[in-house]
Amino acid sequence: MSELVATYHVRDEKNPEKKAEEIALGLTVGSWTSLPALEKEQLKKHKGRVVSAEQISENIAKISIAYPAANFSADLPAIITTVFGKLSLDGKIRLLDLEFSEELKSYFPGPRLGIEGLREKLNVHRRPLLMSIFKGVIGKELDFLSSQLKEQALGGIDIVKDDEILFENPLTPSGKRIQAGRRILDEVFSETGHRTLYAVNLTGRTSELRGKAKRFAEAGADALLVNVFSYGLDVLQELREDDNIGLPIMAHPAFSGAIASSSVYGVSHSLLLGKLLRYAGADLSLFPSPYGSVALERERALGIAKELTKDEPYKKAFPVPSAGIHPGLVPLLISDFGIDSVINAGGGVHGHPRGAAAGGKAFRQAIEAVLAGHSLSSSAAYHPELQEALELWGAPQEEALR
Ligand code: 1AE
Repeated sequence: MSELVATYHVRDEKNPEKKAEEIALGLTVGSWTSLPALEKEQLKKHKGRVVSAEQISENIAKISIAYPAANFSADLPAIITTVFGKLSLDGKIRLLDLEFSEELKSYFPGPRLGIEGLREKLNVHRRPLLMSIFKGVIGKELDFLSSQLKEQALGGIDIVKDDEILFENPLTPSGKRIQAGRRILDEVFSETGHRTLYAVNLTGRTSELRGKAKRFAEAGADALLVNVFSYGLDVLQELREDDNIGLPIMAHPAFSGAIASSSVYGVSHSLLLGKLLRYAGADLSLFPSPYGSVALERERALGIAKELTKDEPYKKAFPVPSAGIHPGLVPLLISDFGIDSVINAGGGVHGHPRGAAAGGKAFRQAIEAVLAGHSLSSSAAYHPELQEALELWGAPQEEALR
């Protein structure tokens, strides 16, 4: 019989074994010992099972429960409601992980392109990708966005994404952004040979999203940015599975902090921003890096990256540690996340003293230096853009940040 195993941390629980039994029964068949033998026989295949229950510190117990696959349909809304529906409201409990059976995994698509597919599309194979974000574009005309885009592409950026807070608006509607973006990026490609992809923010009511995404693909968008946690993971899966859309999907972590940030309640970062995003079809997952402006604990950030890239029957997804990233952090980013990651910066590109093209170049120079085994300061002697970036933002040493 196939099962889904959920692991939780429960705090301040005097009797973890009893709590585990209550969960295993309460979230499946309800009661057991009082049932007549015939009913027990009928319900046996639906009964939850305690896998383990142990006290791991003075006030934390770790509990694992196996839920029979016979109890839920093979979709994330049913799975999440089964393992952490009412239970998420029941005291100091946090969902750490879900172990899907191989059979259950087969119902989920994983990324459409994944790391390898995106690398093929960009023809970039042996370095981290570099991404930047439109900044300060709300209330501005299309010309402003267009010149920002051109600067970023000329700076050697691989992917430019919309800001997640840029919604449909009369000045820069998505259709016009895609049209202008396609023209500019094709021009830069024919002038320089550098290919930059544009990820457009897919926004609006849920019922509109598939139709809009299809129109985006037809109009020449390269990728979709989706605020997955404002919509729900199943919406991501629907978008991923639609072959008429066929675009890679970048998952923004907006709102995920409300679900994952507490160490007492909610869902672990590795499960939410790692495993579940990958299973549902994200090609890239953004999350706060351990050392930027919205820092996430290093172990949590590494836990997300591990889930996105470990062996699974799906393509690997790109980890995108973000927020407050500048060229001085590149050695740390590559040391922690490796080359199969995306270095992503908004302010760290646009805030360069000589603008976004110089900002992009400074990042590319920092990446090249690290991969060649050189220090940033020695490379900066030959690269004025990197030199200026280091003067502005510095280059924190590992020890200072860990
Ligand atoms: C964790 C998401 C980061 C993000 O969306 C964003 O806009 C970052 O901008 P900067 O690099 O901090 O300016």
